[in-house]
Amino acid sequence: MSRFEFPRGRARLATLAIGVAAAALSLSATGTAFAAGSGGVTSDGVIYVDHTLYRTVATPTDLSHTKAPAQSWDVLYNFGGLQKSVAEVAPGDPGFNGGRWQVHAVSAPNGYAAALASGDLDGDGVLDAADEVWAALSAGDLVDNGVVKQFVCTLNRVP
Ligand SMILES: [Ca+2]
Repeated sequence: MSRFEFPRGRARLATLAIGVAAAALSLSATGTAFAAGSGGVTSDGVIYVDHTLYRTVATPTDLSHTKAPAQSWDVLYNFGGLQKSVAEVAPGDPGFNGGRWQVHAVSAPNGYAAALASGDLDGDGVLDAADEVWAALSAGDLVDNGVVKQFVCTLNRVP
């Protein structure tokens, strides 16, 4: 038995602790990104789908910890306060998954004006449809930072 065994064991424990702390940090960052006021889904949340405003209905049910396959979700792009969120589909659209949303956080590395310049296809001053988001993403003026939340929530068209 070597006298170095104990220090090596401690080093391994420290590495594990750092990993756990990093995971906790990343979880809390996710929660903050989705908090009210960040352009996410709140009780008075309003979301663009295909140039139309929709309102979230009822309290979103957090399903972040389920292991549902990716194809059973519809993508919702959260702009972290830059503008209202944009969803791929609305109730009644082909492929609508019943309001099962997978939230992707997007950011504008070159500034929001650059994202608008490459994505605002109809020139109304906002990215208000999935094809506009995709245009800005493919231009590199929006970056998809990945899934930050999954939940179930119905959308109603804003009258
Ligand atoms: Ca637009």
